[in-house]
Amino acid sequence: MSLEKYLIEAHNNEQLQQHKRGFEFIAAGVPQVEELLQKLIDFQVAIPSWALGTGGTRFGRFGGGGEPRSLEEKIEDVGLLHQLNRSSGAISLHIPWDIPQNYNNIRALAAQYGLKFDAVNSNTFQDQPGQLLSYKFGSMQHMDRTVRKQAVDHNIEVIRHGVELGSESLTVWLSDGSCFPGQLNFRKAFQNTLESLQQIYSALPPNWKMFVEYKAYEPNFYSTTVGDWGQSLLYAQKLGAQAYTLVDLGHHLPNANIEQIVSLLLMEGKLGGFHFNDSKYGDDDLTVGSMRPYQLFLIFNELVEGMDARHMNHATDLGWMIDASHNVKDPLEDLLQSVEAIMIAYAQALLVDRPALAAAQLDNDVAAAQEILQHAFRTDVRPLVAEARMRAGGALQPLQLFRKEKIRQHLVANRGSKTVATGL
Ligand code: RM4
Ligand code: MN
Ligand code: MN
Repeated sequence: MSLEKYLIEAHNNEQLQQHKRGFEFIAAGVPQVEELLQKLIDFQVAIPSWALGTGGTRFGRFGGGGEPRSLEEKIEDVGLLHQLNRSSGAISLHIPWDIPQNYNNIRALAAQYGLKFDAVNSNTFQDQPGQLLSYKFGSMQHMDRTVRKQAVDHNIEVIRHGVELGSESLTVWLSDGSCFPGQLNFRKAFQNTLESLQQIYSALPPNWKMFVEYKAYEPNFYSTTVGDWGQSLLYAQKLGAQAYTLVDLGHHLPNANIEQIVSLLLMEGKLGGFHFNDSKYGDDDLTVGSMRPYQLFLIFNELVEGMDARHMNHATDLGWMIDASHNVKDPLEDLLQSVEAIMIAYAQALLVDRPALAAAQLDNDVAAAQEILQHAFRTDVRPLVAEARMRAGGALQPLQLFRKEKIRQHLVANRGSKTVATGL
């Protein structure tokens, strides 16, 4: 389904007066507000195909109905999100969950919704039906060269799908590691993985990037072969200029200073992409900004500062994606909330008075530095984000409109209440 344009306009007209009051109040205090709004309009966050269905845990899964049954319906869902917020203009596919049957049709469908294809993701963390060799003891790290080759070939096939769709990056997340001390020789595991990644790297088209995603633990519980940003950076450095580290916010040990990691990776020109989510305990994959909005703001503060220092384009020079799962919420509502949280943190980071912060740092004026950051964080930027969204053709209140138009009920009516999307 697709939302008629007039519905968005009618919704905006209804909200306009109230919105204007809020917007004019905040805009009056923001220097170069037009520039800031343009940055918000340009900023797009990709939606992963696997976040459109209900997620689960190993204990169970409680589906909500109307989930997309095919790649076409996943594109339709992201298209709907993008119509509502104009900030979700890309979809990220996971192979083999989303193997396109007909490239032309899929490309045309995405274009119809104004969507691009973001990074393609490979999957060597599960065994697929009919797969010759098992990944039980790893894929690219595996002691058996034929298993490694199977994993490499799969990644090269993923690149091929991506090329057909117009993607320009490959994300490799490996669950490789070990569950018990002694199970693995760390050096051999590293070297096998490096060699495998090198083979994939040499199959990359010249305009492509390769993102090496790290994760501290799970499904392996003793060691992970790409376990932290240091290990990911080692691989990326050894691979070459097209390889980068990818930061997933849920993939750190508790209390890690992610903003510092981001800052240094950017300094080294090795930060490639981002997976947004939020968590309280581990890789919880909760709605972005639902637990630690100040941390999210601090991360964006470093991103904006670091990208500006390197004269990077905020919207296009890094890969921005949500990587979340929804156990109890409607996935589309959750994704609308996540994108909104990202836009809010980005807008707040754009508000930070950088010269004043640099001066406070020079003077070792710790209290002033904190005031400057918290002033930006405590500013209610929602009217700025809404204004940018409206100017781009989206809804002032996407979630409200989603509910008013009973979009989920329509999807359930069209697709059924027992549908299950591919994914985790
Ligand atoms: C992993 C990781 C990857 C994602 C899979 C589904 O934990 O975050 O990015 O592709 O989950
Ligand atoms: Mn991820
Ligand atoms: Mn994850």
